[in-house]
Amino acid sequence: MSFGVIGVLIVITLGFIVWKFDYRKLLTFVQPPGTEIGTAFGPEYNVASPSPIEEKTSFAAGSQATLSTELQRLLDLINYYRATNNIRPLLVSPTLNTAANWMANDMASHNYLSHTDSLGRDPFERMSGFGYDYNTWKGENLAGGCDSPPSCFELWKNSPGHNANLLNSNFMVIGLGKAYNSNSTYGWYWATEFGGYNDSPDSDNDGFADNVERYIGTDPLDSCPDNLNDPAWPFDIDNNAYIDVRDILKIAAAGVLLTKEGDPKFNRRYDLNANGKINVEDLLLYSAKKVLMTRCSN
Ligand SMILES: [Ca+2]
Ligand SMILES: [Ca+2]
Ligand SMILES: [Ca+2]
Ligand SMILES: [Ca+2]
Repeated sequence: MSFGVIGVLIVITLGFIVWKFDYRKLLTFVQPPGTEIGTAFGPEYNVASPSPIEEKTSFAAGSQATLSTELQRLLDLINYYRATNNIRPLLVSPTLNTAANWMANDMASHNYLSHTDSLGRDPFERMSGFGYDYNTWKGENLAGGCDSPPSCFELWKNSPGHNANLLNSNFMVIGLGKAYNSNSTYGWYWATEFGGYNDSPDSDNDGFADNVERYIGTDPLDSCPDNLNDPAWPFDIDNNAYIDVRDILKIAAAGVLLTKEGDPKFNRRYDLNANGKINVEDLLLYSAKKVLMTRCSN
């Protein structure tokens, strides 16, 4: 009998969510964390196990704002699923991303699958520890044993508690992590952290958070276009370093108004508030941010 060519893995997913009242709106009552949805083990799946690829995922001390190709694929699956349910896409939070990366590595290296990490912290204590300490919606989906973004995504989608996290419209940001340990029970470990407040910095100080600019496709580190091929400034659709009504007309002329993520004509470049839809809200941003008739200069 050949050994280890085809194996069977038990796949387990875990979901965790709590709603904390916003004390800014409701001063006297804060619901303590601890309400769990979807933490029951299972459903269990039997999956044929391909030979795993050893992949090093190291924990960096600084915050991580960008994703590997595979985690980007997982995020694309989640966001496409949200779009088909008419729910805004999730942007990457650097602090939640660091927390998710740490959590996946912690589970893999300590060989466990639980919302309580090896330091005894629940997800909310852990998120706070990585800087995400806002009084807002928070959630966590974990998985072990699935070896690709689509397989993990399907597990979560088919489990009511996890699915509720995937489709929670209160969530605006996400962090994603995965890790592999050949000497562990499940091999692959995945962690996703959800949050209701966008804590991304705005590095170039142009009024758009870095993760919004990454979503739109403009440069988070540059607030002024140098030439027609330099998509630096979200408002400046024609990249001429000047914001005027022509930029607004350009959106109308592109035929993208009233499209949403998933539609053939949808183009994120015009989704200035990064909510998965292009409509008058995006146009109103021009006046709301008082950028009309302004120029930038390098
Ligand atoms: Ca910016
Ligand atoms: Ca920019
Ligand atoms: Ca312009
Ligand atoms: Ca929009």
